[in-house]
This record gives sequence, C-alpha cells and structure tokens, in this order.
Amino acid sequence: MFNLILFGPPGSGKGTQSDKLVEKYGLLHLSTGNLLREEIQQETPLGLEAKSFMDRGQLVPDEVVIGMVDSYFDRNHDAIGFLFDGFPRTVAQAEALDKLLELKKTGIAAVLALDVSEDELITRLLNRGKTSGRSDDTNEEVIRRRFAVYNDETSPVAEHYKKSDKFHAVKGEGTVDEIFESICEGVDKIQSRINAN
Ligand code: B4P
Repeated sequence: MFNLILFGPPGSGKGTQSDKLVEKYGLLHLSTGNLLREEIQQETPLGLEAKSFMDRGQLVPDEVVIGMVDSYFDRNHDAIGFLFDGFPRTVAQAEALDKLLELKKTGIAAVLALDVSEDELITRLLNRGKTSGRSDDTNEEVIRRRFAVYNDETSPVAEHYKKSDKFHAVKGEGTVDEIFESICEGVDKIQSRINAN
C-alpha cells in the first residue's frame, strides 16, 4: 500500500489538491471533513453530534473520528493506498492511525504539509463561505477559532511525523496547478525512493 497524508491549516487547499492527487495516483480519498459532512446531511446521530462541534470551529472528539476512519478503512481494505485529508488532526488520532496501519502491515509513506499565510487562509475561507453554505466558513470569529485549534491541537501532529523523517513542507500559495505540480514532484521522488529499495 502507498499511503499519503495531506496536512495543513483550514483552507490550505487539502480538499482541492486531494481531488487531483487521487485521480493521478489512484489512491482512495479519505477526507474526515467530507465523511462528517455526509453524516450531517443524512442527519445520523454521529452527524448531529459532529455538527455542534464543527459549527463552533472545534474539532469533533477523537473517538468519533477514529471510529469513523476505522470503519471506512474496513469497507475499503482492497485499496492500493489511501490519501488521508484532514486526518490525523490530533496526536491521539496520529497514534490511532499508526496502530491501524500496523495491523494492516502497512504505514505512511509521507506527510505533505501545505504552507499558507493566515491572511490568505482567511480570504479563501470567507470566499468559499459565500457559496458553500458551510456555517464554519461564513463567520470570521469561527474561522479564527479554527486557526487557534489548529495551532494548539493539530500542529503537534507535525512533530509526530518529523521524528520519522516523513514530513515534507510544500509551498501552498500560487495557482492550484503550480501547487499540484510541486506536490507531485515530491510524491514522485518518494515513490522512486521506495521502488529502489
Ligand atoms: P475539512 O473539511 O478537513 O476542511 P478545511 O480544513 O476547512 O479545508 P481544506 O484545507 O480542505 O481547504 P480547501 O481545499 O477546501 O474540515 C472541516 C471541519 O471538520 C474542521 O474544522 C473540524 O471541525 C471537522 N473535522 C474534519 N476532520 C476532523 C478530524 N480528523 N478530527 C476532528 N474534527 C475534524 O480550500 C479552501 C478554499 O480555498 C476553497 O474555496 C478553494 O477553492 C480555495 N483554494 C484552494 N486552493 C487555492 C489556491 N491555490 N489559491 C486560491 N484559492 C484556493
């Protein structure tokens, strides 16, 4: 299996780049944000619980997200690899993912981290809010809370992967195609290194 994590703050383009990456590399897209929004749309008990956290710009509790990822993984055990988008977002989620992948006798090939300034992130999210109908994108106060949560709870995940040399920063500003090109350069290098071993 070839598994990648696309990492970065809210609005850094994880969803945008994931759509292109899964198409190019044939990986299965596992976006916890999308899975949670589907649960909300279907008004499931999990969705109703998640909505109250997401509307406030907070993270959905780890046990809810980890359970959801576990079952997605089980339903798709024949995938050639996964692109994890927006997961893991806490160190506890990263540790749970390590265990899950170990059980499947696989691991993470690389973490690609999109680097974008906070001003640009706010502009992007408020813009998306105009058309997406996402309540977490329309209010600047909620957006700022999402950044604070990212700094406190999600950025330590980077340290978790830096320990094993899997962390690669990518410039996340420029056109969508320019950013995609530099991500692909990184992925291709990682794949050829793996194939040479
Ligand atoms: P997510 O759905 O993961 O998404 P995101 O962080 O808001 O945005 P993303 O980085 O994917 O940005 P996008 O490409 O869309 O999270 C939403 C919420 O779900 C979280 O706040 C949390 O509450 C909950 N959640 C999800 N996963 C969780 C987990 N593991 N644990 C706990 N809670 C969890 O891009 C944003 C905008 O920028 C778009 O409009 C796009 O068109 C634009 N854009 C993209 N690239 C651009 C570029 N190069 N130039 C200009 N604009 C660009």
